[in-house]
Amino acid sequence: MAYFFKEPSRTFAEYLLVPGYTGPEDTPDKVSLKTPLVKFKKGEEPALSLNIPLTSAVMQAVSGPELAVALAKEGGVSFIFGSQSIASQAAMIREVKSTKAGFVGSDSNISPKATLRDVIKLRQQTGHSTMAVTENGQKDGKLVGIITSRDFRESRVDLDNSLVEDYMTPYENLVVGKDGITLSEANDIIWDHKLNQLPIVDENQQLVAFVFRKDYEQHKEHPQELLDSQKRFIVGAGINSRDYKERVPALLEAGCDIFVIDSSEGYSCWQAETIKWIRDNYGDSVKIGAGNVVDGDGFRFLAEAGADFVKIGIGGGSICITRETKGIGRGQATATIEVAKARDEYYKNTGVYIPLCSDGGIVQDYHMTLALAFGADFVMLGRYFARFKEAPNKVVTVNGSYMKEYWGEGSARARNWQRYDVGGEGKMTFEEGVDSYVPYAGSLTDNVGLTLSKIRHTMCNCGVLSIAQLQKEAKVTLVSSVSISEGGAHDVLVRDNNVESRQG
Ligand code: MZP
Repeated sequence: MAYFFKEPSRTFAEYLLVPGYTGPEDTPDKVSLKTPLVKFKKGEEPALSLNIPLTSAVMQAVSGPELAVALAKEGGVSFIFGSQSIASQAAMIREVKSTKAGFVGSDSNISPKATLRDVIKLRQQTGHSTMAVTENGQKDGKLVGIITSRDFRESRVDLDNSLVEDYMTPYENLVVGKDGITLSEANDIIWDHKLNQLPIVDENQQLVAFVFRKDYEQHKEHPQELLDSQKRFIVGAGINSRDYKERVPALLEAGCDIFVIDSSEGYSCWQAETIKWIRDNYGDSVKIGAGNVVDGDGFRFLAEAGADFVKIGIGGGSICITRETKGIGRGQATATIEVAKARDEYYKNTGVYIPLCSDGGIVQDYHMTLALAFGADFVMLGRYFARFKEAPNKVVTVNGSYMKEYWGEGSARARNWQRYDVGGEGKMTFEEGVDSYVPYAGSLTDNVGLTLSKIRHTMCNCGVLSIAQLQKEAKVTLVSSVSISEGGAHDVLVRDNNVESRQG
């Protein structure tokens, strides 16, 4: 007879946290959200940690280089999507790794023979008023000067017949930094010479990057940024269990810090083979997460196979129809609780702590706090990040509202059959995801800041200052369907301020 689990499987929306004692020390500024990203032995430190418990989903609509940099600035990690060619995924990883914190690749470049009209056009396109003048007009050309909007008065010059070279500050009058200097050295030069920006050049006078005075302030505003030993942003990549022998070396070469096997179902011989190949070829130096699983059996299998972290979740993603299509999955809350039980037991027996990632099905910000309380060390989010400016998906208007496109990896649009591969023919047989829109929500920094503030406040209500403490001390209650309606505004007529202000 089939095995029947005793309890129904539940979602995060069915639970609430019950406050613990809040003491004078329990203030949001004292909460640490630092959390392990890879496994470690009792008493040791993990080789990689996150400064905030957020990672972005391995999805075409979510994790591109721009989002990866924005998230790493906040202290989290993106896993660049693997449903693309090895070369283009490696190029994305390279782009993140070459964006040194505080060193910005120049996106406004012009040739000395261009006209001032071209300068104005470029300024309109990029929104930047400082331009590098390079011999070939490209970002990595030989630097011959800088032109800014303060170098000419638009109303007083013949824009079409005036050349950049006659108005720019020429190279010999520029203060420049040599490639290889540290950010703090670059900032010292900026302050000593009262500059707004410092071009960084190599030994051939080729432009490498800019350091801007305003970014110095910004850098101070991102104290949690996640950097490697060379002060480059940390970035991950999704791989599959088909072409890993070619993909992994290419992504490592590009500078990738960590991998995850991106699969809708990870309790499989293919995942064990992939991890084994990595261990045989790179030992423990290359970090790899695996998943997704939803019970203790799946967790133990991947733990024994050597996974550095394990990802939880089948069928809970906002764009996912796996449960409807195949009848496979488990409520995300129950899956997280059960896998965390197995992980804690494994830790007790072996002294090896394997971090858990709760992936998919997060709708409200408080669901993240619940996932952490249930034993996850970090969460992976698709819909949440797809709404932000930095995600690689397009902004469109739908019925007069700004939306962003968001499509599942199992949709016909992504055609990521490797994610759903169970051996056999290498092709997509049926869809397990949908193509959708999510409301455009602006910048990642603003939104993540608000979300983290909520998590910190909730942790203070629970009387805890770290994720490990939350996992040990949280008190959790199930809620009845009736008490769920009590949780929102009820029995009042909510005022619509927009209507009232229109009426004056
Ligand atoms: P969500 O944050 O949008 O709820 O869920 C994102 C997660 O859904 C991803 O990290 C991935 O595990 C899963 N996913 C991605 N594509 C599909 C699909 O097409 C999917 N079915 O389920």
